[in-house]
Amino acid sequence: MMCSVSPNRTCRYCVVFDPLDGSSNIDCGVSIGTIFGIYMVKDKDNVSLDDVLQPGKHMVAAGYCMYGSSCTLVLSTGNGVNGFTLDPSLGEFILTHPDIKIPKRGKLYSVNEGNAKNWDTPTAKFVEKCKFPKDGSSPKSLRYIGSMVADVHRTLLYGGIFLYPADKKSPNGKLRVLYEVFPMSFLMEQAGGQAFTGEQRALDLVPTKIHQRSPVFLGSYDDVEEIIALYAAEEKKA
Ligand code: P6P
Repeated sequence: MMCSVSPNRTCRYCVVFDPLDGSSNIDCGVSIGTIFGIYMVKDKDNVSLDDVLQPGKHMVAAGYCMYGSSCTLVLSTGNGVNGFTLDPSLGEFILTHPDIKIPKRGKLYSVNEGNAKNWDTPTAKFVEKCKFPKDGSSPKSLRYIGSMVADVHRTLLYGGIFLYPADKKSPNGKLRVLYEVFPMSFLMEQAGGQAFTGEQRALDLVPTKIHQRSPVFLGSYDDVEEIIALYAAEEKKA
């Protein structure tokens, strides 16, 4: 989804957003949310589609609002990440999570294991390592809600890694670059984590279509480093 700008209006920013991500989960009460990213337009008197076909690293702000047991707004304008919780009695958002930093490594991994038979080798090896670590460390626990905002919010607060990889069925993965991958990757980097597409830093990707999809691995810096190393090793074999 992206905002439509009437041609005769000048504006300085344009917004890309997913108004209700995870909406298939509404009937069962799972947390859902709105995800958004904001770009500065290149020429305020000549706004075009090109203004949103910019790499994620050009976003000036990004965030999400999660509708669950509470209404939580997580926002970054490029100087760290802050979390706000709606106080219905006041009708105001209160700063409840100042300067969020994601743990450098986590104990959780978050992926739809139902797609395992279609995964590529690096993804399969990474998940195998999460479940059967060979270095004597404890296995990671699997947490997967199937609503990106909820899975990413938990990853941001508790650490670990969220992955929606490419597979044989979906060679570009499922998640949309502009209004799922970029905003969440922006937040992860601002919180000290990182985000990877399987080929490059997620925020370096230059989109060519507004509904383009990309694989994504995002979360704790050290956990994402492991998947980056596995893809690099696979690249060497090729
Ligand atoms: P799957 C919801 O439909 C969504 O776009 C994201 O919120 C979520 O992470 C993903 O799809 C879940 O996809 O294939 O695991 O059901």
